[in-house]
Amino acid sequence: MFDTLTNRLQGAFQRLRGKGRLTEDDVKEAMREVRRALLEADVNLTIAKEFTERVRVKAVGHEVLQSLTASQQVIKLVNDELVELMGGAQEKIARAAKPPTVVLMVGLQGAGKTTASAKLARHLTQQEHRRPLLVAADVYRPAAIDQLKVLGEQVKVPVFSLGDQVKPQEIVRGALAEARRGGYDYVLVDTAGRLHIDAELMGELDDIVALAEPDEILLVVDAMTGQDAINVAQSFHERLHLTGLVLTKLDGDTRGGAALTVRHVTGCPVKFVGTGEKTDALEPFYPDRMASRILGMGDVLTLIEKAQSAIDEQVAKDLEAKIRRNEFTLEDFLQQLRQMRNMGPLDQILGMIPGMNKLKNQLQGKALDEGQISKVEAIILSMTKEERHQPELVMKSSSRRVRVAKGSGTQVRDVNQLLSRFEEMRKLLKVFSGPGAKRKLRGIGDLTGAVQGNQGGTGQQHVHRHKKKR
Ligand SMILES: Nc1nc2c(ncn2[C@@H]2O[C@H](COP(=O)(O)OP(=O)(O)OP(=O)(O)O)[C@@H](O)[C@H]2O)c(=O)[nH]1
Ligand SMILES: [Mg+2]
Repeated sequence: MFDTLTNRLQGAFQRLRGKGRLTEDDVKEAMREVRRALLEADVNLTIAKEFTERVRVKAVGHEVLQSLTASQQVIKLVNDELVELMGGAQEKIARAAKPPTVVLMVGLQGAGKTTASAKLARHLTQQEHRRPLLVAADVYRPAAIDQLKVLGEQVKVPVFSLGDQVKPQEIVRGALAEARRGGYDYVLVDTAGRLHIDAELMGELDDIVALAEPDEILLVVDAMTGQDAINVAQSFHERLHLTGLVLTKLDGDTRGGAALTVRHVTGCPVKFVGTGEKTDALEPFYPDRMASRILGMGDVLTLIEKAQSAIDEQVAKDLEAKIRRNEFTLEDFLQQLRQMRNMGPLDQILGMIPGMNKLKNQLQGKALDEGQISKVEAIILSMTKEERHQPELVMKSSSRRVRVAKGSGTQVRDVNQLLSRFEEMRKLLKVFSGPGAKRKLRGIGDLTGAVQGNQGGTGQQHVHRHKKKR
């Protein structure tokens, strides 16, 4: 869904990611990219401009730029703005106080009304445990009634039909009586495709609206038609006072513009989206979920929230200063580990970061677990304060190493491994006080390596290498 848009947006953020703090120019540049991505996705120019301007102002005005997670916060701002653009909260399908709830499905020919009617019937049955009745009110297109009957059978919802020799108004009247008699709580009326300028057919809808007083008038629009979909929605809304939209064919190579802006332009909420030809391919429209899908962020927002709650901003700042001065100690290391523990299993955290799946696979089974952290914790706590600040002391003295191993209930080689890993990491951190996502990544890798416990291999090699150097 919206692959091109997603790729473009990710590209815009990629450059920010490599940086620690951001300048106003960085943000401006990123917003130019975002704007281009939106335009390419068929979002109209005014909306795209206003959108990026809002994000820019927020980013510059909230001390975002100076924070340690500036790039992530900019992404979050874009996300929030997307959610807002798409209408904020999810809008549910109406439910009449006195059943049946009447839903009228309208739209252009071939938009997906009949399919959407059946999908909605299925949704109501399976997700909301309702009893819908489908109504075949398209008497114009040959085989329209049969099509609905076939779909009705698939979703196990009865279809009310009076054939194609009866006026749609009469069919709807009959269906309402049937629904009351049969105790149905939804009546879903599938109408024929029509243009909003077709006076006769629009008059027919007026009649149906007058007699059935529908609780929902849902316009079914084909998202693949981009800006046209928005124009159609606007015209139908002016003519009929729609209560909601169903955007279909989002699974195709739609550019996304319609989904992003139709709500903003028409003021009419998108209630469902169709994502395939099968009857189960209907989803309630959640602006927030759609936004993170568009950003291709997986669960990155959940991640940011987790990180924000787990990592104390001040602690992070202090730490950064220490790294810059090369004063990072085992105590700081321990604190880091504890913070990571607060965030949950490492491989799970990495899984939430886009593009990190590869690294995640490398770490499979190596996740920080409680036991491993506890072990490192025990080793560090068995050292004196002096030793924690100058790990070289332990490194150089085998009697100290034996003492620490004994004190922590571990093996001497565990102590060795931790120390050599820590040393590696410290070197790395020195480099990482400059920018560079890759280096940071290696940092994470080494962090886990440090708590590998007895798994041996690489840790030992590092020790040897150190010895040779000495
Ligand atoms: N890929 C995809 N195809 C869809 C979707 N919704 C509908 N279609 C297809 O679009 C075509 C038209 O769907 P219909 O439900 O018959 O459309 P309609 O609005 O009822 O058409 P008319 O009654 O002729 O006006 C069919 O081939 C559907 O399978 C969707 O969400 N994704
Ligand atoms: Mg149809």
